[in-house]
Parts: sequence; C-alpha cells; structure tokens
Amino acid sequence: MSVVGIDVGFQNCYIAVARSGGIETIANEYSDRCTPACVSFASKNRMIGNAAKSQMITNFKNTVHGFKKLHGRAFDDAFVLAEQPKLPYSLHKLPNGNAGIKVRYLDADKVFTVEQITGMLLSKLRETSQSALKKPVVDCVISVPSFFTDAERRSVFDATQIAGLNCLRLINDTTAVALAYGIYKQDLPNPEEKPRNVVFVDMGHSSFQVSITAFNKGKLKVLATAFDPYLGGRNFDEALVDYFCEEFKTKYKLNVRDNPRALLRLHQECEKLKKLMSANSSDLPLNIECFMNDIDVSGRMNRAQFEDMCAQYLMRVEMPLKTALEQSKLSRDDVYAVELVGGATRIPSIKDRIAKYFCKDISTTLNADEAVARGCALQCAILSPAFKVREFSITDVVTFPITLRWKTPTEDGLGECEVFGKNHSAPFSKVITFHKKEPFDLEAFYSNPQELPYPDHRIGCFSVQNVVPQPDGDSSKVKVKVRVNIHGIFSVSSASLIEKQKGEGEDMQIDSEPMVQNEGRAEEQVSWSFLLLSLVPPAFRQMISQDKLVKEVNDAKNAVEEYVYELREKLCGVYQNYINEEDSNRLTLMLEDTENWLYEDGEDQPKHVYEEKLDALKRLGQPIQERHIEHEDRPKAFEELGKKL
Ligand code: ATP
Ligand code: K
Ligand code: MG
Repeated sequence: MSVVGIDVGFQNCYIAVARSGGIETIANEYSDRCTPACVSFASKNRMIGNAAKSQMITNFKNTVHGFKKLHGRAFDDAFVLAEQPKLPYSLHKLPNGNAGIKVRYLDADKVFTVEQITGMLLSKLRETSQSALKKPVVDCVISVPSFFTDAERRSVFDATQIAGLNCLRLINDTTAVALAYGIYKQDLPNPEEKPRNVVFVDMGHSSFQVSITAFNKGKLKVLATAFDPYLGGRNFDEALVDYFCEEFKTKYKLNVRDNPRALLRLHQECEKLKKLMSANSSDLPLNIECFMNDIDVSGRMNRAQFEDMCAQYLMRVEMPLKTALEQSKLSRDDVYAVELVGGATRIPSIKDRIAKYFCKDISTTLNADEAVARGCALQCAILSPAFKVREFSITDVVTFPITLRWKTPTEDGLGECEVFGKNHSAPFSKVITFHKKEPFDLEAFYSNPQELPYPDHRIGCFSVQNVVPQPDGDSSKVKVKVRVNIHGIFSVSSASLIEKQKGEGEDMQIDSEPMVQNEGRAEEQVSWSFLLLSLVPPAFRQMISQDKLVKEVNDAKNAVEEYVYELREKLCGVYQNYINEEDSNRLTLMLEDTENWLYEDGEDQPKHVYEEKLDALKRLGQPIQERHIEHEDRPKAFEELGKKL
C-alpha cells in the first residue's frame, strides 16, 4: 500500500511520498519537483503538467490552467464571470448549470467538467508517484484551501475518484503545513503544559491563508483560520501586466490586450520580473523579442515602484492576520513563531508586513514550496494501516458555521439550530433529537452567507423518511446524527427512531428546540440500534453521469496499470521459478511496452480497449500464477494427506 500526499495548487502541484527513509518530495519525468496545474489538448494527444505548460502560448485556446477555483461553481457565478475574460480558453455552461471547459481535442469540440480536468491532472500526479514508488498508488491525501465550502470539496473529491484515487482525507493547506511542522519537533510542551502557538501563513498564486495552531507533545489543535481567497501572487503579476500594457501602448502603439499570445507572454515575463525583484531592489529590465508585429519591446521596473503599484494588494495582507489572532483569543505575546509557506510570501514587503504585524522575526524552518505536500503525505501515513508513524492527533476547525432548518407545527412554521459554530472542532459528530409524527426534511446551510467566499449558502436538504407516530398517537423520538467529516464535508449520516420509553412525560416533546448531544469523535458509532430510517441524499450532490463514465474508463485503465506493476514485481520475485528466463524476459518487455503505451497512445482510449489489453496480459500471467499456486498448495496437500494416514 502506498502513502502519498498531493498539494494541488492553483499554479503548482507537489507530491510527497513515504519511503523507508521517511517523507520525500518526488520529481516528475522532467526531474522537476513541481508539476504545473495545466492540461493541454491537441488533435492527436493530451498533455499534462510540464508538457502542457510548454503549449500554453502556442496552443492557448486548448491549454487549460487556473481552473482550481472553478470547482463546484455555476457558469453564471460572479467569480466565474469575472474570471472568464482573463482565461485564454472558453468556458461553457453545462446542463447542470456548472461551468465546463470547452476545448478542441482529437479534432472535435469537447466540453469537460472541472472534475474531469482536475481528474486528468491527478491521474498524471498519480503516474508520477507510481513511477517513483514502483508500485500502484491508490491511497492518498490531498490538500484544499481552508475556505473551500462543501460544494468545492465534493467537487475535488469527485476528481480524486475520477483519477482512481482513494482520498483518505481532503486536508486544509495550513493544517497540512502545521503537521509537517509539528510531527518531528521533539521539544513540544507536555500535554498538561501551556501549548506552543504557531502562526502559519500561506500565500500561493491565487489565495492567502492564515492559521493559528496550538501544539503539545503528540498533538496539534487548530485554533483559528482566516483568509483572503482572492489575494495571491497572480494579483501582483496582473499589476505588472497592466502597467506594461499601458506603457507599450504609448511607447510602441501596441494593443497587447487584443493579442492573447502576446498577453500570455507578457504574463510569463512579468512573473519572472516579479520573482527577480524579490531578490533585487535595483532597476531591472524587461525585454521581449518579436513581441507583436515583429517589434521587440523593453521596459524597466524596480522594487519601490512595484510596491507602490501594488499598494492596494499589500494593504490586504493585514486583515486575515488580525482576524486569525482575534479568533484564536491569543495576544501577540502568546505567539511562539510565525512560519511562512507558499511562493508569494517571498515578496519582501509581504514578509515585512507579516513580521511587523506579529512584532516577530519570521521563521522559515519549512520548505515554502513543499511543506503542504509533505504534510499531506504525513497525514496519509498516519491514516494508512500499512505504515507506522508516531502517534499524532490533529484537530481542525469548522471554517464556516452550519445551521439546520426544518418545518414545525408552530406559528412561524420553522425550527432552526446552529449545529456547528465557528471554529468548532472537526471532524466531529453530533446527535440531535427531534419529536416527530411524520417524515421531515432537514435543510443544511452555512449560517453567515456574507462571510462565505462562495455564492450559495445551501449545503443540502436531507429527507428523514419512514417516521411514524407511536402506537398511542404520540410523537416519536428521532435521533439524527450530523457530522463534519474528515474531509470537512457536512452530512446527515444516520437517523433512528426510538421506541417510547415508559415514564417519559409529554414535556419531552420539543419540536422547535432540539437537544444537541456532543458525541465526540466522528469515528465513534452510535450506540442506539433502533429502527434505521432511510435518508435521501440531496439530488444535486450526486456525481453526474458523464463523470461516472469517465471514472469507469479510468478504472479500466488503472486495472491495466496495476496488473503491469503487480506482474512485473512478481516476475522478479515469487514467480521467478515458475517461468523460464527467455519467457520472463519477453513478458517483462511486453509489460514495459504496455506501460509506455498507457502514457502515450493508450492514454485516452475507450473502456473496451483497456479491458482487452488486461485480458491479453492475464492470458500470459495466469498460467504462471497457476503453476505458482499449485506448487504452494502441494506441501499443504501432502500435510493433509499425512494427517489422514
Ligand atoms: P494556491 O496556493 O493559491 O493554490 P499555488 O500553491 O500553486 O497556489 P505556490 O506554488 O505556493 O502557489 O506559489 C506560486 C506563486 O508564488 C506564484 O504567483 C509565483 O509567481 C510566486 N512566487 C514564487 N517565487 C517567488 C519569488 N521569489 N518572489 C515572488 N513571488 C514568487
Ligand atoms: K503549491
Ligand atoms: Mg498552495
């Protein structure tokens, strides 16, 4: 069994794996530890990662990047509408109203869901980890921003399934970082001592996240999270792009915005310039040859000018720091260290502002690019039964409070209860008792729509069915278990009807104010095993059928891949004595061909092609397996025989 952690960034993805030596970040086939979140479509093939990124300018209409925040979003969502003009590829409204991605692929127009695109990216990351580990990869932990809502998390989760992964946890970026920080620390305070409080700040390409976490020996507890979901490195690139577009208009009479290729090139050059300015405060040049209409362009910029230009973004750094500190109920003096990760925290004035806010020097004990992936791999190792790691308990928080609403026979007709408040521990289950005579619906939604970086505050409507009155006509007691699970997703996980107990008075029948019982950890089972009521999951949360189809195809493909790995391993191991060398070499070559085929022509085939491929391999593998099994069984058979005699 594999232990893999994946940081799926807006721009950059990293993979960490557990090997005997510990957690390692691994490189892809380009010897690059960073795989760009990019998928490119062409008439003959599909490219993912580095190969796709190299197509970004030449094949801009069909090269998809910057899609992480389209997860779970409707086509006419305000964020999507604002994003659309900036994207070089087209979005398309899907039948379910969500934003799909339209490209030209295999000489036909295709529309993919975001889940499919992320699924493709994850398949690639999975292949990379398989090549590094030389065995099949299924179990993994994947990071998401702490501000991702239910709909976004479910969408990412669907993508992991499309890629054939078994995602053990969707973990918040900053929680993964906290784990990577804490698990190796030998000097954490004892459980009864005052905890060590650390601030983690992650600014990536698209967003800004802060968490404050308390550490004791063997455990971490997130106290608070805060964020600016729309502040990241890309804002700073855009500021530079705006500036040079204006400059080139006056200087060269060029309308850069009318030329998508030139605009993309300018973006890339501005990003490089931004990074150079982090290390250098002097005047720096920007030169692009044959930029537009055969004209070479050039410009200059220095850090002071850049900071001036970006004042509106720099100003926004403080707010999430302040919010997080307030919510943690700590003072600055209680903060032991401030740790920065994420590429954009390398911008000197961002670093300075964070240091100044906490009146503390910044520590950079973590690898700014790889800490999230490493934390994911550590969490995967903790959750995987196949791997032994030191005990470490992780308590995260509920980012957005959640309320339940239901119909009541009272005057206003509605009952309401906030089941999870802000910063409530997560994962967590609660049991709520209702008094009902008939089936009822529970509507779940985020309590404060205005604090939500997502347009829809509804989570789902859960129907509790088969509820009947007691034989004497009284209301029945219905216990409903609600939870925020390990992925940060809310669900109504079970409902049970309880027979009326003797001596229970009428006054127990509270309809509008349910009793809320804390039940501790989500993993604990309910102890009442009464009549289990059926729950109907919200219809709009089901994986859409197109994605199911893709999943089936991927499963078939993965089966081939897994068989290749399994057979190859056994040919050098347990099967060695059951096949002659010549046949073994021939079969090994065939397995290698199949593996290469999977990454090339076989990357995107119909389901039956994979099934046929698997059958063909099995026809060769099975006789060896049978010889092996027969031989293994023989001594046992003799033993049995011996006993009888
Ligand atoms: P997100 O976390 O928003 O999903 P991500 O994880 O892909 O995005 P990171 O890889 O953490 O993002 O950071 C990428 C950003 O950091 C880019 O905007 C990049 O330009 C910026 N960056 C990287 N190095 C530097 C540097 N030396 N100076 C300034 N910015 C940098
Ligand atoms: K990243
Ligand atoms: Mg990131």
